[in-house]
Parts: sequence; structure tokens; C-alpha cells
Amino acid sequence: LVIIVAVLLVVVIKDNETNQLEKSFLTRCEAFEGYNCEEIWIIFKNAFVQKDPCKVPMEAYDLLFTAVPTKPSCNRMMFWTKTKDFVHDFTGKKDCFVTLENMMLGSVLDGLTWCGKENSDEIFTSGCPGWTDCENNAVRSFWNKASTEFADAACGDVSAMLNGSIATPYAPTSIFASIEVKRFTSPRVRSLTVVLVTEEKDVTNCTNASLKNLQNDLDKGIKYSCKEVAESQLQECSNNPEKPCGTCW
Ligand code: N1C
Repeated sequence: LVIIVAVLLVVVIKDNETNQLEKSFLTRCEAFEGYNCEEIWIIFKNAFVQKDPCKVPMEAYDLLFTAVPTKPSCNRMMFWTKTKDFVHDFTGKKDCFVTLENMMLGSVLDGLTWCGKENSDEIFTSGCPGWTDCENNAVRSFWNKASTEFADAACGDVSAMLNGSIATPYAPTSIFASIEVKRFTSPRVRSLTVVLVTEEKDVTNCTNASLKNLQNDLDKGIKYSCKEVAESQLQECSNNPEKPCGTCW
């Protein structure tokens, strides 16, 4: 009896993991108008179920992004690296910029973990490979693909929020450096403004060596500029509805 109960418990828990992911997916998806969420869920899960969780290339998500194309908003697109919380605090309070997490799929999958298993229909939301455990893991490949699409859609004046509290704000291994910057092309993208978020005692500023690399990586013809913005200034601006978008930096 103990064994039967234990097996049942495992089955119920595993089933819950699938249902949990599906539920979050559908609830978040339904907040957006004009999408067939049930259909998109099936396309999404087919990208990784039945597969070794370390063998999901970014191409596995091609169909998903064909079904849900990224909609560009020129002059309002905001990229970021190592500043997730700052960016989302800011964009959550002020309607100036659009990040990947404002796009349907980015919003639906932000913060979630998922993977499958070879020869099994199961979906897992825990025990999945971590970001750096293997290159082609189900979650990382999704963000690689989503970021590719987002960067390909970039147009006009583009912004990026970088972290001034770390020695290398532009790290070559980041998605921003390895995927997004490379896909900005002139004249579709006119300019890139780096917003370097700094704290009082920071040593990193716009003269940082890694930012030289960023300028070198950028397609010639795209105008580059960098602004140091104190975290306190950023917060004051986002908390003050009277301050128009253009005045925060
Ligand atoms: O590797 P990063 O930063 O440079 O990636 C950030 C960059 C942004 O400009 C986004 O457009 O790539 C896009 N992006 C996301 O939108 C995103 N949302 C959540 C990349 N990664 C994203 N995540 C999670 O953040 C992801 O699961 C992984 O754990 C981090 C990578 O962030 P990073 O290293 O700070």
C-alpha cells in the first residue's frame, strides 16, 4: 500500500508540474489580445518535449516565433544586460520603453523554467539544466531565439541599460553582446544610447574598456552615445509621473 501511495504521489506531482507550466503559460498569454493561446502552447511545448534537455537548439523555437512574430516599436526598444531589476522597475512605472518582456512570448516565459526528457511526454519545471550547464538547454535556447528576433526587429533610436557596478558591463558572453548588438544594422537602427546605471561609489563609467568593445562591435553608421545615470536619479524619475520620458537622462 505504501508503495502504491508513493507511486501515485509521484505521478500526481509530476502531472502538476506539467499543468503548472501550462496554466501559467495560458493565464499570462490570455492577458494579450488576438492570440490563440492553446495552439501557441502546443507549438511551444513541441519545441522541447521528448528531447534531451541539453539538446534543444534555438532553431527548435523557429515555429513558435513564426506563429508569434515580434512586433517592433521603433525608437522605444530597450535592451539590457545585468540590469534586469532596474530595467523592469523602470519600464513598469513609466511607459517610455519596450523590453523583450513586454512582448507576448517574453512576458509569458519570463522567470519560468522548463525542460523535457528523451522518450517521455513529461514536462519538468525543476531539475532542469542551469543556464551554463550546457549550451543548448531548453530555456537558454528560447532566450537566444527570442533575443535574436527582438534585435532583428530593432529600429530607429535604440537604448540599452547596462550595469555600472560591475567591472565589465559589456561582457562578451552575454546575450546582449553575443547576439543582440551584432544584429543591429544601419540604417534600420539609427543610434544606440547606453544608459550606464551607477551607484554612488562606482568606479565604472562611460570610459570603461568593455564599452570600447561595444563601439567596435557596432555596425558603422550607428551613432553611439553613453550616459551615466545614478540609480537614485533613475528611481526619482520613474516614481515621478510628471517627469516626461525624455528627461530621465
Ligand atoms: O545575457 P544578457 O543578460 O545580456 O541578456 C539580456 C538581453 C536583453 O537585452 C533581452 O532582450 O537578452 C534578452 N533577454 C531577456 O529578455 C530575458 N528575460 C529574462 C535575455 N535573457 C532574459 N532573461 C533571463 O535573464 C534569462 O533566463 C537569463 O537567466 C538572464 C540573462 O540575463 P543577463 O545575463 O543579465
